Formats: sequence, structure tokens, C-alpha cells
Amino acid sequence: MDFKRLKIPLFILATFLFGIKTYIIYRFMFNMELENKMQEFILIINPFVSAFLIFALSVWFRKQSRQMKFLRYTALIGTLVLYFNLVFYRSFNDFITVPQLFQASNMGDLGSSILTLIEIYDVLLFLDVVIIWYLSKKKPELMTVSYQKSGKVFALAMSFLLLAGNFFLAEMERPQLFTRAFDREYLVKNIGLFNYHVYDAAVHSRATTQRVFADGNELPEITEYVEEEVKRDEKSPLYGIAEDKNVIFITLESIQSFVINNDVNGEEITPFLNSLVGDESTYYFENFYHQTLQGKTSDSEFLVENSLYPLSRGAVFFTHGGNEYNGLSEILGEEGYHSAVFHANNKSFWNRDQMYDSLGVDHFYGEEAYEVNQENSVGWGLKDKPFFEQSIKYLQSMEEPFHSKFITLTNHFPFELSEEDSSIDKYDSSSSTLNNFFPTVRYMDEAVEQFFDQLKEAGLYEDSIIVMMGDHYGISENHDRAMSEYLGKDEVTPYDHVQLQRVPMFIHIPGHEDGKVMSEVTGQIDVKPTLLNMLGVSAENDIQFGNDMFIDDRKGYIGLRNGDFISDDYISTSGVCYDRETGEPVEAEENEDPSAADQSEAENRTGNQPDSPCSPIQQKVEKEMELSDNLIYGDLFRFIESAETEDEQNNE
Ligand code: GP9
Ligand code: MN
Repeated sequence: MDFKRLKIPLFILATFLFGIKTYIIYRFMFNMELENKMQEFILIINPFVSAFLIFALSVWFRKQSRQMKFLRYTALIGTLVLYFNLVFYRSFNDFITVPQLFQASNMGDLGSSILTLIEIYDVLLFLDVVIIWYLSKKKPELMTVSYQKSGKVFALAMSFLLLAGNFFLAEMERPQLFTRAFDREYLVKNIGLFNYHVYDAAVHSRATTQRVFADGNELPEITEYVEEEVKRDEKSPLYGIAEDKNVIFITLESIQSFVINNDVNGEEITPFLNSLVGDESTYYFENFYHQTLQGKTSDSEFLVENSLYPLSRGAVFFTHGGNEYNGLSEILGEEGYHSAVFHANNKSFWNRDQMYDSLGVDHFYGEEAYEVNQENSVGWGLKDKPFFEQSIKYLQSMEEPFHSKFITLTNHFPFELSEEDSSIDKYDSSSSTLNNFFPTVRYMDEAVEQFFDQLKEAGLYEDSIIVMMGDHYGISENHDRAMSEYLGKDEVTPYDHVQLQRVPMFIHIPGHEDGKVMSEVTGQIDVKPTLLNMLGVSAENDIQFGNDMFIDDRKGYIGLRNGDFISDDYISTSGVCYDRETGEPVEAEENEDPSAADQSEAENRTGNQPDSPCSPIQQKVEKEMELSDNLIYGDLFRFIESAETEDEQNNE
């Protein structure tokens, strides 16, 4: 018998061994949640796809010794990459990112505890390397392949085909996986650790290049614009009203304003929040818009912390988490506030762990700060009621004044809730998403009501202001048919769609007596200047694109991140200008000048005609977003910081 005919090329064997090992690590050593069979399947195939992609490159080496050496070292390096991630994961419950590699503090933390993170059985993870090493040294003649060019090309084509298949399934399982850049765990689960590292490095290098070419010369244009177009001299009547009070900010997940003072099956949806509308200690903003895009909750957090726009692609928390910022938390920190975020989800979600550092948040109570079990969780994790219950003790332990943020979770797509927890019935329409939405909104409303009581019991209520804000829409355009049924309309028009981007915004000031419903057009970009003024903090040199919501002399428009906007008089969406009150399209004024028809350059990107009343505002919205983007891409705050420190040094 000719053994040579039976030979298994080493690159195939290595793919097999390395693939199995990687799968075992993914499945049993990283604590990754698999929600369905498709995710299980993707997790099984991606280790083999990645291994084949690398090992199959070896066929291009003609010399036996080179081919063997390549396989030996790639197996070793691949294993080390896996292993470093595993050790890192054991400590941080997260995967390594390029910026983290350079974050001395993180690695320092790891250094001291490294011995406790290593297990004896970890040696087994190097078993395949030993086998590959042995065979490549001892039996190279049996393990080497010498393909014709066509064979090599075939192996390469095969690699790309497998990779494309893997990406296709991943994108099917998680639409916009790459552009939304959700979470490292999702990326690793779907495309594998190695492809994740390539992706992470690409995102990082793009950000770094833009950063490298920025030198601060872009700043004057931005500061001048803000000075002329955004800043207002008017002093808010509420300036300093909450001086030295604690701030309790609650992010209401996926709620939209249409549920406020509305009912479903004859039942009130949000009785507690409704009781605050028109309450004398509360300001309720009925025309307040979310301005988020792909970064969803994290985009809303970004807007509130910075009064800058999130990015049009990806989540800025993810792509520019290491930037210098002048966050609300940091500014308040300088005023003696202690800041903390409470959110019972994995810390790496939306890269919060890193971004909160950049924003100057002192402490992040993530999932591990909570007792989470099957009984007290649903859908995305810990239910809102136990979340607030368990948070109170931490809040009580904080030094005052504090600036705290609570991020709720139960009212998140797909809006799951048990019968027991549902106080109202589901809606009945063709969209199960919309049907399920109402009971979870009610649950969140009850959770918030309980939290108010707990704050009172804990003696924290009187000395605090409580801000509650919807983060982004919960019901997307895909449910327009069911939505029109619920709203009792023939259809959801583009104008209605913009109006559905309103989210509730409450500012509750215990003891205050002038609260009312505010009808001004406002948005998430306005939260930072509003809060700072209420707390009596004037951040004179901060670059903000929003206005205090309590002053009359405001910019007069809110830009949504897709380029649409709402002004006092108009709503512009997809280049069509509507009257804000009536929802009727506004005709462009008759233009006598025939050359106007050629002014396509003057026509702005979203298509408003130059003579449309929406056009001048559209141009401002676009300019503003461009400047805000430049600030982020160039990481320009670092130049302001350094200018300030230089000043300080000169003064000394
Ligand atoms: C996850 C939570 C929800 O931690 O903030 O994220 P979302 O999908 O709404 O952005
Ligand atoms: Mn959200």
C-alpha cells in the first residue's frame, strides 16, 4: 500500500486541529451567549473558516521547509493570540482592542493578577501546536503539498468563498453587523476572533490616520461657527436652580412620545409618566427629538454628554472611544460632582467601559454589580424593577453631590415580558413588535414610579433633580402598517415619520412650582447646555451645538442625524419641506430667474431646492454636522486641552 497516496496535507490537518481548539475556546471558555441555532452554526463554522484562510496560504511556498515553517509559526502565533485574549477575557470579560493594548492602566491591572488568570489545563490549548510542530519537523515529506498554480489559486479562491459565506450568514443573523459595530462579543461570535482583530485594526487605523493629519488648525472655524450661530447670551430663568443638587438621569429605553397620554385597548399606557405631564414640579418637553443613528443608546449618551452629533456611520462610542472629550461628567467632576453610570449589561457593550473613561465617568456599575438570575431577567437581561431596587444601595453609598445615570433595558426590542409582569394586554395588529411594545413600556413606567418611591425612602429625592429621556425610537418604519392602524391614520407619511422621532423628556425638580408642558422644538443635543445652566455651571469655552431648552432665543431647529430637520416652522425630510403644524408640503417660491434651475450646486445634499424655505436651514444643519464630525475625526479637543494647560503653565 502506498502511504503517500493517503497523505493528509499539514495545512488541512492544522485547519482541523486549530479549528476544533478555537471552537472549544469560544464555546466553553469565553462566556458567549448563543440565542438561536443559527448563532450556534455560525460559531461552529467560523473557527474553521478562519483557520483555513490562514493555513491555506502555506501552499504558495514552494520549498518544503518554508511551507512547514509557515504552518508552525502561524499555528503558534494564532494560539498566542487566542490565549492572550482568553487571559484578558478572564479578567475583563472582554476582547482585546488595539487601543486597549496601548492603555497602560488596563494592561497594568492585568499584570498584577496574571497568575490568578492562568490555569494548569491551559497547557492543553497548545496541544495542536505541538502536533503541528512535531509533524512538520519529523514528517515534512508526507505533509507538504506542491500544487500547480491552478491548485494554489483554487485554495485561495476556496478561502475567500468560505469567508464570504461566513460573512453572509453573519450579516443575515445580525444586519449591519459591521456598520453598526454593535459589540465585540457579537463580532467575535459571528466572524471569529481573528477576523474581529483585522476589523478592529482597520477601524482603529482609519481613526488614527484622520487623527494624525489633524493639527488643531481646524478648530478656529468650528469655534467661530459655534460663537456666531449657536451661542446665545440670554440667561435661562432656571439658571442655578439645581445648584449643588444631585442629578439622577434615567434613560428610558426605546420609548417614543406617542405613548404619552395615550392608551391601548382602553388602558392608559404610562400612568406614572402621564401624572408628571402638567405636574408643577416637572417640565415635560412634548416636541423633543432623538438625534441618534447607528449607535442607538450610545449615540443618545454621546449627545447628552457632549452636545455634539454622533457619527453618520458606526457608533462613535466604538470608533472614537479613545478621543479626548469635554464630557458633562468631566465638567461636573471639576465642580465637585461624583459621577456613576448604572446599567445591568455587559460593560463592553457599545464600548462603554472605554468611552466612560474618556468622558470622565468615575464609576460604571455594570452587569457584575447586580445579582442577575433567571427569575429576575427577561429579554436583554435584568428587568428594570430589580435593576432599580438593586441600584439604590450603590446610590446611597455615593458621596453627594452626585451625577448618576440609569440605563433601563426591559423595553428593548423584541419587547419580551412574562404574563405576570404585564399589567396591560398586548395590542392586536399584524406586527408582534408593536403588539408587545405596550406592556413593556408600561412595565418601565411602573419601574420608574417605584424608583421615585425608593429615592424618597432613601432620603435622596429632595436633594436631586430627576431627568428622564427616551433614547431613540422603539418601533421602526418596518411596522408602519400596524402603526398607522394604532394611530388611526390611513398611512404613516414621511412627515409623520419625523414626528414619530419625538421621545419623552422630563425634568423633575422636587419642590419646584413652575413646571409646565414645553412645546418648543428641542432635542438631545440641548441636554448638556440645559443641565449645566440649571446646575449653575457656565462652561464658557465648551464647544456645544445645542441650546438651553429654557431660553427663548434659540437656534430654532433640531437636525436629525440622517440630515432631516425640524425647525419652528418646517419639517424637512428627504429633501421635501413640510409645514410643521399642518404637515402639508411647502412649495418652493416661484423663481423668475431661469438660471436658478441650473444651480444644482446650490442644491444641498438632501435635495431641498435652493429656493425652498427649508434650504437655508438645511445648509446650516449640514454645516454643523460636518464641523461636529471634524471635531471627532480629528480628535480636536486634545488641542484645546493642551492650549489650556499651556495657559495655566504660563500663568504659573
Ligand atoms: C445595551 C442597551 C441597549 O446595553 O443600551 O442598546 P441599544 O440596542 O438600544 O442601543
Ligand atoms: Mn436603546
